[in-house]
Order: sequence, then C-alpha cells, then structure tokens
Amino acid sequence: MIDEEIFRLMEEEREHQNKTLSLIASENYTSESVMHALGSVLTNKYAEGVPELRYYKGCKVIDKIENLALERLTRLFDAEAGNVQPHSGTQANMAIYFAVLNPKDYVLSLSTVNGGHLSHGSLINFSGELYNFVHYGVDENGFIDYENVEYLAKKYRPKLIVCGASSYSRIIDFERFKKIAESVDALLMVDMAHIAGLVAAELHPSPVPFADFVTSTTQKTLRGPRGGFILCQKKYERIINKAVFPGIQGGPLMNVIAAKAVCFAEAMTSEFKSYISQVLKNAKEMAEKFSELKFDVVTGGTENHSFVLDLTKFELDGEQFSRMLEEVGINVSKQTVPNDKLGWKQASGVRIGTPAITTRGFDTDACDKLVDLINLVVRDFDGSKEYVKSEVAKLASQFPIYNYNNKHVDD
Ligand code: DSN
Repeated sequence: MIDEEIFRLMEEEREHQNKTLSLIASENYTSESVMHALGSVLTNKYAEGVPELRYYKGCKVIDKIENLALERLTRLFDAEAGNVQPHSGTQANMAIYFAVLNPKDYVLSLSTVNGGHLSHGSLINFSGELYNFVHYGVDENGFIDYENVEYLAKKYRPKLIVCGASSYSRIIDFERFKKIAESVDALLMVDMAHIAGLVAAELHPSPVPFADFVTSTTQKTLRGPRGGFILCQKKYERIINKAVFPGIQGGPLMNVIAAKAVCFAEAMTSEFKSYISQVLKNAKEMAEKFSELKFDVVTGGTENHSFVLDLTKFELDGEQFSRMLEEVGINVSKQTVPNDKLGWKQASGVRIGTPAITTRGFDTDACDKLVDLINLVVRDFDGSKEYVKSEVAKLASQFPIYNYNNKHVDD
C-alpha cells in the first residue's frame, strides 16, 4: 500500500526545500546514497549491544555494517575509539554525562544565550536539571572569555568541562581548554556537531588530540543522516559503550548507522574537502558583505561556516526578522546575541550558515546576491517583498538541490 497522504506531504516538502533557500547553519542536504541507506531493509533488524556481542541473533551482516561505520569514523577523525549508535547529538552528550557524572556534579559549559547547546546544561533540558552546570560566557565582542573559564574552573572544580557550540563563529582553542581542564583534574568534552565537517576536511583544528570525549551529529556540515556519534580514547571505550546501551538507548537504528558509514566515506573524498573550502569562503564573503552594508556581525566576522547578525540597530528582533525572511523564501534561525536581554523567544539576532546553500552550488557571487536581497528586506520590507521573493525563487531554481555529485562511494 502506498500511503498517499504522507507521500503527497513528502512531495510537498521536497518542493518546499527546492523552492526556498536555507541559511540555517545546522541544515544540509544529504546525498542519495545516504538516503538509500536510510530507507533500506536495515530498519527491520534489532541489534542491541555492540558488534559480536548482541542480545538478538541474526546480526552477522549488521555487525559488518556497524564495524565498517566505526572503522571509517575513527579513520576519518584519527581517533582511538568511537560509538556510532547515538540517535542524535543530544543522546551522544547524554551518554558522556551518564558515563562520567553523578547527579549534582559540577560541569562547566558555554551558556545557551551565548551560543551553547540546550544539552550543555540549559535549565529547560535534562542536563540542567540533573547536573550542576556553571556557565562561562563571552566578552563584549562575542569571543569566549578564557580567563572567565579559568576562573570558574578554579572556583567550582567541575568534574567535566564542555566546549563546542551551536552558535560560535570563531575557532575554539581546544588546547587551552585542555590545559584548564588538567589544572583542575576535570575531564574535557568537545561537542563538535557544528564543525564536524570542517574538522573532517582538515580545514579546522581537530579537538581529538585534546579532548577525553568528542561528540557530534552527522547531519550538519558533515552532510550525513540525522544522528550522533562519540569519539574517545581507547581507555574510555567500554564505559561509553555501556552508557549508550543499555544506559540511555535501546536498539540502535541500523539503517541510520549504515547511512553514517556512507557519510564518513563521502567525507574522506577530495570533493568533500573542496565543498567545505567553499562553505568557508561563502561564510566569510557573506559576513564581510553584511559588514560593508552596515550590519552588526557578532565578533566582526567568521572563521567557520556561520555567523550571527545583531539586529538591534534595525529595531527588529530575530523572531520578526526570520518571519519576514520566511515570507520571501529564505529560512534562518533566530539567535540570541552575546549577553542578550531579549531571551530566546525573541532573540536579538539571526544565525546565518552556508553549508546548505553551498551544497546547492552557491559561489561567492551568488552569496553576494543573497546578501543584497536580505539587505532589501531589512531596509524596506513592504516595498521590496515581491521583488525579493521572485529573485529568491530564481536563485533557488538556478541552484537546485540535487545538482551535486551523487556518486556511490566506491564508484
Ligand atoms: N538545533 C541545532 C542547531 O540548530 O544548532 C543544534 O543541535
């Protein structure tokens, strides 16, 4: 039976994605090979446990798939060990906390308002409820305040320090974080979800040599399926595996694990490195062009795939502006700016990211054009709306979603 209602909605969403542009820094478009693995018979199989140590029988092929995913993951990031089972980045973070913390233990992390993730101790998340998170912040220019990290580490002597962010456009000094962690006998966890693709392409410093644990998603700059993974030193492998299953999850999603394996292989190619290099060029170009047009770019620019526009001077908040952009076919996420007074529901800014448009083939000229259109929206929404809408539609059809090379990994 074909579920016509759902099929129709899937087609509607396909058309929506094709006709609009996503500047959401955490979004991307996977390859057809990744989607092929996702929609496969692998979804039929239960495989609780780890390869060669399963609770259900019939896992011989499944074991080969998970071992291949693991081997590719650890090779891609040059890590000693890993786990490919976390259903998401939050599950990966939860597994680390479950493995090394007791309820009420102190943990140090970047606050959500300054770019940290919900699972880094937000009070509306399990992490903030179970553990005593203390937050370091950013300075008045939006840069991580390492002296504040050091001060808080000495004051609270946390068991774990978390770095990595959902919204931070500068390179994080992992070595400095490691030194701070060592000075107070804390463990260091790096959540590299946003920058994983940049690290894989060796166009961003890797946290692996410095962190006890690295967590990530696979769907962002890495351009894989929605899912998570963990990297760690060999000595932590057993406690991490136990924390993931049976600690916080049941059966792994084997179709997703196969899709992760495809994504890891794709990320090893020279095409992927060129793609990430263009993601970085496009982000830099857009941040510079916004600055020329007198927008306030938090930290004054970017060293990765994303940046934040502070809209305060336009008397607009992030919620209002992202709604205006949605009306003309551009999707962004609202974002709090450093030490924001407005809170997350309104937020004083929007986050801009280039991974998705770069997958569609955007070069710096197309990015300039897009910035000009966004500039029109901010300065004269009513007067420019229809024009911008039609120009966005033109850009979207000029750069269709599946125009990039969907080769099978072993072609
Ligand atoms: N929600 C994601 C983001 O947009 O950054 C993080 O998981």
